[in-house]
Amino acid sequence: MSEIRATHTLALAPVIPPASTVDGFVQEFLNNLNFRQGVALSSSSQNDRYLALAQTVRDYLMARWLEDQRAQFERQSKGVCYLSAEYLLGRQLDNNLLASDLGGIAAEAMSVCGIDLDELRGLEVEPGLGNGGLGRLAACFVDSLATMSVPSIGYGIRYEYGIFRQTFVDGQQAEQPDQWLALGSPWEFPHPEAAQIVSFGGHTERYQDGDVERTRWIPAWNVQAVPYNYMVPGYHNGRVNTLRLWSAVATHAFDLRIFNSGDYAEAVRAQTFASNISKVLYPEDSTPQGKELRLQQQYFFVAASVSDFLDHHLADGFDLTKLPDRVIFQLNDTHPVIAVPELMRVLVDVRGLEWDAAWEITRGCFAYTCHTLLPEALEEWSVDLLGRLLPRHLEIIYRINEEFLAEVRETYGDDELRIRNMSIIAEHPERAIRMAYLATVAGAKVNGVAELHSQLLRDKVLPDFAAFFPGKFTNVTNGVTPRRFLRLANPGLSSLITEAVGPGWETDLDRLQGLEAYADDAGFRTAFAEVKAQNKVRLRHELLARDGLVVGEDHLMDVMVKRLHEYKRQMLKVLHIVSLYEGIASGRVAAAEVTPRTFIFGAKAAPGYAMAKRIIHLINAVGSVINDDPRVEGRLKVLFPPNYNVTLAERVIPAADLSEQISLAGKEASGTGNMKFALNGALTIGTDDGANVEIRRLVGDENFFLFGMTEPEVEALWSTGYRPGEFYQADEDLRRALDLIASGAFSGGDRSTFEPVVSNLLYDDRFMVLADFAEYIRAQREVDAAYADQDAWNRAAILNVARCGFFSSDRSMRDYINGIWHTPPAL
Ligand code: B1N
Repeated sequence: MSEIRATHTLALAPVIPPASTVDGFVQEFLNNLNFRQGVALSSSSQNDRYLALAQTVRDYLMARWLEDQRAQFERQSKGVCYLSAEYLLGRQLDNNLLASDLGGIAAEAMSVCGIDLDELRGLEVEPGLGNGGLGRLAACFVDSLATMSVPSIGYGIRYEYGIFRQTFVDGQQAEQPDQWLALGSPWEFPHPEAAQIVSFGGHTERYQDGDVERTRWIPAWNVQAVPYNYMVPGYHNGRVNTLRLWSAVATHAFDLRIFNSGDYAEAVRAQTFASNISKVLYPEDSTPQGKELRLQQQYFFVAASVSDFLDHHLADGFDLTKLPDRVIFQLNDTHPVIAVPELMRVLVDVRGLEWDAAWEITRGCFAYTCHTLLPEALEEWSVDLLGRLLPRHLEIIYRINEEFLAEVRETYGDDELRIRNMSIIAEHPERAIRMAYLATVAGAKVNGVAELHSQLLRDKVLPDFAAFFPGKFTNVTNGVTPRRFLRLANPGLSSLITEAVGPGWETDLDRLQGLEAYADDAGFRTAFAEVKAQNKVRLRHELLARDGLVVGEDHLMDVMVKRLHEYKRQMLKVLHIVSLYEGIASGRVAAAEVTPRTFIFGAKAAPGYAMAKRIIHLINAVGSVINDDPRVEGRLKVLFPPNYNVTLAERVIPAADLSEQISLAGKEASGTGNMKFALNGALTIGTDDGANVEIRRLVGDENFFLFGMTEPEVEALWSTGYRPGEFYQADEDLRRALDLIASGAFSGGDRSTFEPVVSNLLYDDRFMVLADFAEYIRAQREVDAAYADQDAWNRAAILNVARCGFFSSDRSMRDYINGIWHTPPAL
């Protein structure tokens, strides 16, 4: 009896965090170093120290985390399950120190131990479990949800290898495996006991259950999904949410019978096969590859997540018809859409609900975010593949489609063309499931990620669905977390902001409006310019140490960082640079007359994207010629640090003067880098595309360098037949720049190296680089003129910061909460 009481009391005992003092921190740190790393301070490696430091920070967050998990379960209030195949988290140590307000104590504690905190910071390998904007957006969203105390879980995949590490060999991209787990992973908590079984393959069969006929799925093989939990601390609010990433492990780890017979390789085959599922992130951005392993990954993580939620987060005896009042599964693009038939399968086949009741529930539990406009990026899965891998899900999709098309017929009659256009099943070139259509039919809401994108989604990509489901389509403009991308990345500007508008802007970014008045304050402008200059120095040191690259002193910092994709038009930037260089090299322009600029590129290309890789090669080639040509007098520098990632972004963005957002209008769904730059006081040169539209509207035309065709102009030029050669013929600057590339000037005289790039622009140019060239050059001249008046430039930069509070991901979350999720904060 007393024993029972004792356990009971213990179960209720509060988890006590270490004391929030330097001493408390030192003690906890040494404990971790000694008892977990198993080393003495005197003999510890830097990696030991980093791991012990991370464990110490965790220990401070632990009590809150456990409490929040308990409270979320007890409350049973409606929450969000964010389903995303990618989370591009960035480094954790600094973020978690900031959120828990332990930065000062940790720094002192480390110095007491004779350790340089900055050095330990530098050791962390960021978890690169995403490609670009889409994955980083998911990371910003979970940060905001925690900061806003919204009940939520992020679900995803714990890839053993994240986005590849990029190196350059003779200027060409080479991919190295990203071994982010190699030196230990102090931020994760594995829970093998909570593993889920995920099945694949096999067939289905009907059977009688009393007087109802039911279906069951007899799968052929399965894997275990082992969850790893990550803490997602809110900023200064004591909340810690959970990110749960799944790792695949074989169910029958080892076939001992085979092993004993001597065939070791065969015995481990099952193991390696299953663990392949979470082995590696597909490095495609904006264009998915229809590979079987990718569909396995998608089903793997959503099946595990849906079961995890239903099994472990609902109170005993929960009435499943109430599920839409309890949870919303937000689909981050189409990657998790197979969750729709999975929930149907669980409700109907496993939990025994009627089809109609199950469909009613399912339709209330999902919402879908689309992140693209490129038709080739809309995922489709061949019926053949899907039927082999998930036979029951294919049946369910067929039935959803049948019933949906019956409704369409009720509205429109036998309009066969419309029916074919709206069918979830495409018939050509092969029978395939259109995942965006499935998501749209099932989702309670469908949203685009910027105003223009949402409008084009309605009008151009899914017009029949927008007409059929009035009210279903909506917009939520993306946002970025001000904690990481302003407070952490730009401490200088952060202090200046706090001095001006007071504390609290980190969680209420509209307060940046208070800076507006300071734009006219000469003292403030000087201080602002000083911060920018310091950030440039910081970047200079970083690039020198990291890559041996030399940033020009007192240069305009002109930055284009994003995935390499033709639609983003890095080529337009290259042509501008080559054009400036050609002017100097030909003697037509004196170097002294050129505004000193350092051009910084950061971009990874999908390994299979040949044109993108050629463009990377070209940028590096142009850089090595220009940087070494004495005629340039060091006034132009082209730097391309390899392996652009979140960590590098945090250094580059605060140092930028000019943000390049130059995609062809109508192609970039939103962009989020554009927001980070503006918030850090860079001016944007950009097209009327994605969120640029909203940035320009907010900061004002006079504080933004707009150029290029609008989306309707792009459409009009296409429909009349676009002939890039005509633009080449008509523009002398363009001709000189392209001819210089074609001449082999950047390839040691070899004209063939970059011939494909040149021909592509002259004869195809899908993204209309040549059509926008003249306008781009015109806008760049305006940049030069504006930069010549530093005081006016700084004023405009300050106004950019002051007017971009809207782009906080907290505001995005509010829009999702009010318009889609209806999940109030649990305060
Ligand atoms: O999502 C970002 C947007 O800001 C960008 O404009 C948009 O390009 C990006 C398949 C994608 N769209 N689609 C993807 C990523 C990986 C993949 O395998 C598609 N990424 C975007 C956030 O809304």
